[in-house]
Amino acid sequence: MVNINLFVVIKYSSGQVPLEGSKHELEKFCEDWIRTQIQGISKMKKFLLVDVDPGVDDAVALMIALESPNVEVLGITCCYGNSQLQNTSRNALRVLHVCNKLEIPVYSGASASILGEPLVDTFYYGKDGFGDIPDLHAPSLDFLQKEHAVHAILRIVNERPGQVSLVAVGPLTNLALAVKMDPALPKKLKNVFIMGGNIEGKGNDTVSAEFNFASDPEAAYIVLNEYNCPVYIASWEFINSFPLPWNFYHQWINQNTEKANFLKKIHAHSITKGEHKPGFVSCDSYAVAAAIDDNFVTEVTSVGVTVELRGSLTRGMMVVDWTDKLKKKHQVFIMRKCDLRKLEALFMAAVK
Ligand SMILES: [Ca+2]
Repeated sequence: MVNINLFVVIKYSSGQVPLEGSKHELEKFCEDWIRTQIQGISKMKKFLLVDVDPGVDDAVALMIALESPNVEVLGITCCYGNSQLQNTSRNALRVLHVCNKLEIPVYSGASASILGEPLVDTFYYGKDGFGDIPDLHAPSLDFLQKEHAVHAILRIVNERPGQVSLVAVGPLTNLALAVKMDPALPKKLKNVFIMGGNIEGKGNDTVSAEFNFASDPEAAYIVLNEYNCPVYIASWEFINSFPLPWNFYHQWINQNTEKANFLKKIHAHSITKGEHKPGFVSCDSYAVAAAIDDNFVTEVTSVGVTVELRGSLTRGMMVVDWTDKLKKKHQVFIMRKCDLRKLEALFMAAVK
């Protein structure tokens, strides 16, 4: 009732309050107005900086961000990962091209892990990361910004302190280098959303490590131990617990729009590899969905985490300190449950 009284004062002063009508009608009018204001606040524009290693699933994640009406993608920073840096950078441009958004700046970053170990040679999405489909219309690498990705991260965050969400869905090398150049960077971020790591020691690249973390364990270690802002993690086990139904995948990919046809082409190489699974999982989408929609993730666990660097079988594995042995001051939010209907809606909007 306090809120309603406040409303009456505000609306009366602006001459908009309906002075006639029953008490019930007036209260309903008030409640509707307050609800509208709250929805307006929750729909305020989000500023995203997206670090990627495209990668077919990176393409889906990027398109979700690019086509979300309340999101402004301030820039796309690229890292080696699903392919060499030149390919991942070109693939980011290819996504912007199909979305008709080549005005968004793309920055090339790290071409190798911090220790310079060879690229993890899975090439799940093909040698070029996009299913090795010829693309005669691929934008020239001349579209890439001259500024290095790490410099761009620092500059863009400094331009909007406290407002930028950093979404990282590749090896974490760029993020690690950025925090080494400016240890105060995390305090200037709104939050960070990571696709990577594992919470049950189930590996997809090695016996116990997830691809992004295994690609650069030192970088993952630096990020988990030095980014002391709110950090949300979509682990390998989490995303695989929430696949999208195959009938939804086929409906989505067969929309026959330009964007859907592009995604259908680049999925052709890899989609059959996952057909034995209970549903379709596009890894990086979960992190970007969490960054875009505050209600997508419905349950998180706050816990300390780090990364194993020396284990002969566990190097690159995310270590979750379930029993608080490490007494870490900073804890991350591990995603546990999500609303798949919201993810489906984001997927559909991405290919319109
Ligand atoms: Ca990725």
